[in-house]
Amino acid sequence: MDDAVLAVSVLFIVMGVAGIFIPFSGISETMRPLAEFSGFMLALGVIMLPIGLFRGGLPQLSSGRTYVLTTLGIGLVSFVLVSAALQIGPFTKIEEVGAVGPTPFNVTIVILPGSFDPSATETYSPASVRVQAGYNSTVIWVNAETVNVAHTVTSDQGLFDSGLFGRDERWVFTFARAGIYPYHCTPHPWMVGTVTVFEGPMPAAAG
Ligand SMILES: [Cu+2]
Repeated sequence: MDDAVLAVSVLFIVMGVAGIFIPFSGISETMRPLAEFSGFMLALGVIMLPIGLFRGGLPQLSSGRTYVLTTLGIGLVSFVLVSAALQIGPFTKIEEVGAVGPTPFNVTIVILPGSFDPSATETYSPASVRVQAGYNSTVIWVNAETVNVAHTVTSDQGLFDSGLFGRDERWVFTFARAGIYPYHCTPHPWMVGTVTVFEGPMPAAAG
């Protein structure tokens, strides 16, 4: 059965590397939340590998079990790579919620000074905004901290991520699709907000 251990460990290593490589190479952002899981798989595979190698000797390629596991592994890896390349399934591309250019109007959300404090009750201000896709769905987050603290605007669903931006810096994202987009700050998880995007006819200018 050690050849089976070897095959599974190789499978785990390949899946782990793919799961880490795909989100961080920019092919797809939506797999990013799975990166930790992929790291775990990779570590498990690395631990299992010597067990399969040294206790079972060289892998028995004639073994039916190894053949089945190898076929399954190749199939699974192919599925992951093909779906990533085609932007389908779990690999929905980030551009599906984001647009390239800014909209005629925009909305500004201020990250209030002191947001880094876990006891802060107001962080993103306003914490909840409603925008119309293509009209005012360009949202600007401004880091208004008075001390040099960096924040992020990170989608809870893995759809967008500003990365860290410091005091007096801003991050702009244009939403193109209707939906409810909860987000948080990676280093300060008590910082949460929601952007709700509507689609439909452009509203009349605000009076
Ligand atoms: Cu923060």
